[in-house]
Amino acid sequence: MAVARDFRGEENNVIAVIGDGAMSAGMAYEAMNNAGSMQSRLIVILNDNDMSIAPPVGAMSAYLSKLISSKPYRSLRHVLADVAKKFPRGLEKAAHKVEEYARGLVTGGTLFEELGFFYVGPIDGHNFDHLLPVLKNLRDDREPGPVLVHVVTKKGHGYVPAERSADKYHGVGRFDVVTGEQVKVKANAPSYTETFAKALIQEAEQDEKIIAITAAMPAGTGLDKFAARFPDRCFDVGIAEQHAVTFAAGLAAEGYKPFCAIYSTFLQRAYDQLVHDVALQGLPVRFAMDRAGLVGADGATHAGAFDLPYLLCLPQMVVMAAADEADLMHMIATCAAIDDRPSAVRYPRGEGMGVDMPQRGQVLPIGKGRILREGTSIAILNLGTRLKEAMRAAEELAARGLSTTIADARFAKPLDTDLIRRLAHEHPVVITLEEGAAGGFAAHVMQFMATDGLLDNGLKFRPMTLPDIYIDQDKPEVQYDMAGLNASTSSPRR
Ligand SMILES: Cc1ncc(C[n+]2csc(CCOP(=O)(O)OP(=O)(O)O)c2C)c(N)n1
Repeated sequence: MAVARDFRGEENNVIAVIGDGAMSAGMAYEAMNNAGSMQSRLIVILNDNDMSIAPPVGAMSAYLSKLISSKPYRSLRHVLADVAKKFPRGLEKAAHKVEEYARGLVTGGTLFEELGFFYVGPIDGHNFDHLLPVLKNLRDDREPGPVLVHVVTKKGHGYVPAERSADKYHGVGRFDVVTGEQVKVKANAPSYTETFAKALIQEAEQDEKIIAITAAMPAGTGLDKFAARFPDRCFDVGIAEQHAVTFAAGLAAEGYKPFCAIYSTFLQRAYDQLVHDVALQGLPVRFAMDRAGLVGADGATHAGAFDLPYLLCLPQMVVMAAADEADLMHMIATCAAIDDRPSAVRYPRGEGMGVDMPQRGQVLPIGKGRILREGTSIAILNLGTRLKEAMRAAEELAARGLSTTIADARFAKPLDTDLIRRLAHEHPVVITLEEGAAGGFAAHVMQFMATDGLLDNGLKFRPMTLPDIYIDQDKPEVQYDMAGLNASTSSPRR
């Protein structure tokens, strides 16, 4: 945006605001490396509240803390003097450049200065008497080059309940403003996240090679529980999914059994690492993809819509989708057992179906689905958590005289080709059902059917996937209605 402004010869300010947690992501350095070598005016405000969602991790976080303690809040006079030095007018410029250089040598310079930024701060971000004059100065000056304003804030500042539990208030649902208590709907079943944590802990108790990795989401993925049980075998790498995946690849190459617990949507940014560093090497990294499918209040950015399309095209990958929480336990056990190639399991946000739970996960036969209901007219081949809706649909169809087979594929890769052949031979209609974008499970089933000749004799095949739109945050049942993935849907948007 700053470069575009320069091309247009305009004078507006371009301001990027970044959190200290987000500073752990590689892209921040890629951008600073680029901006620091340019003379384009850019203002970066580092909002340093010493919190990610969880407490921040890593050397950068430690560095920022050190910076704050070694350079206590600058007085307004000092900060403005710094700013004035950076933005000298006219002929004074050359002299000031020398002075600035000397100053850099004296202070040793911050990392940001070494990268070519002019560093201002740290400033108390809650003291507007200090913050505003600095921002006004930066706004009005027209000197080229990037500036980083290091602003120190407190997460939840001004609202005591949020200050006390900054992690729980990172994102909120409904809460009582007076007491700060968040409204929690009583769970009827363990959540998929809890089930994953429980299953992984059980596996890790049996196998000391199992390692867990999160990218700044210990509570969101359930790995906080794993870390409490096995502190030395759990790694929070910060908001650095790309590194998380290649770090896991290194561990797998050395004979360990890494589980990368990354939300489906966040794994997208580690795709090249997934392809080149894991899949192409045939390394047994396990991916636990929480928040697969629609995510209700978390909205379109957090929806896990694309993991099936982006994983199923990779040779050798094993991809599973849990239809309920018991299956998730089995799938984690299965991932732990798959030692010769990468594997992934997807499961949704929220609570499970309330099914009976096994004591322990059992290793599933690879690439084998299951039949839950036998019929003759229609076959629904389900993948993942719409299974319950498929069962409901079967009831509704039965009431209309159509007998329906319900199969649950469990594996999107490798496909259960025997099961698909059987469904195709024994029914005039086959429907696939998945909570993912087009190009995923249905596409692969269809490709198999076409190449196997199963579509040649008039079989009607209908894929049910997420529609080709981004679905905004809403109640889950409304989202499923929009997607056309409820048993009976009033207005599917396709
Ligand atoms: C790629 C990616 N990974 C993880 C997350 C989840 N996440 C959302 S906000 C957040 C913490 C951000 O911390 P920070 O940048 O310090 O901002 P703050 O909320 O403290 O202002 C995390 C880990 C995400 N949104 N995107």
